[in-house]
Amino acid sequence: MKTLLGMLCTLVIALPVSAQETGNVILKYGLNFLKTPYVAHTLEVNDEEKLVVNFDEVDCTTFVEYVLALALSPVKNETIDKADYARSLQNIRYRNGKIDGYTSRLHYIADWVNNGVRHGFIDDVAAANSPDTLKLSLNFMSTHPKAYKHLEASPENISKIENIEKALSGQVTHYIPKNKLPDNGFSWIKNGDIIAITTNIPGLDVVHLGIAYYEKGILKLLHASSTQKMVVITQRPLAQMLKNNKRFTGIRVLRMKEDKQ
Ligand code: 2YP
Repeated sequence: MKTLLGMLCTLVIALPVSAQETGNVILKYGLNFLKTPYVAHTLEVNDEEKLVVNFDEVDCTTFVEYVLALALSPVKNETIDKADYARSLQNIRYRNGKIDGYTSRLHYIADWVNNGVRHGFIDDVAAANSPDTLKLSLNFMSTHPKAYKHLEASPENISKIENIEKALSGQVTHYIPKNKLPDNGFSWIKNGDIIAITTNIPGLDVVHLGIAYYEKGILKLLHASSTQKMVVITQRPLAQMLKNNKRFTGIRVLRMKEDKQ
């Protein structure tokens, strides 16, 4: 994977033909991350919260964030200025784009989506197209502090996260139950849409993120895979991937706002 500098200075990248055909900016950048190693916890490397940009090691969330930030950044003379990129990424990853400690990072995808909708760069397309709903009931982080380096060490952070969980819980979100998603997707799910896989794990809303990718009419997922340890396109349809995991309940579908491209 090109270093960030390489990526940001030379945006004219030889892409797989299909990406150019799709003409979707999210897919264009996303496909360029194929084979990038999957590494967890790359945002936990600092004691004090600050912006981390690491194109060489991604998890499902940082992969989607890095791609979305590229797509949202202004392009001048076929390059993206690094300061513009950092601004875009900070707006995506932190509540109202402000870094103010660990809990200002948007840890729950529901919070991440609300922030993007509020600031006008994300559309919740499932909300506009699917009548099925899920009511949020979040407490996973506050009840598993040992899984989070910056919670385990800080009762203050745990209580801040509890308040965030309480504020989000009760919100109704729209999704597609997995038994309603056909292998060929829906006409309203487009290449480059952001797919959030919902879960029945108690206290959690979403368990994985990826990007919608149609191959010969079949809806697949371009994602940072923790099992294959790199960014891949699923061999099987997304619908099958959902059926094969009892912890998956369905998908939320989000899209970068058109006028932001
Ligand atoms: C997020 O987890 C973390 C953020 O703290 C972190 O665990 C939670 C609730 N949030 O900043 C961010 C980036 O590392 O990851 C993600 C995790 O998916 C992992 C990364 C993956 O599948 O690769 C997001 O929350 C997206 O789905 C869930 C999932 N977390 C858990 O399953 C506990």
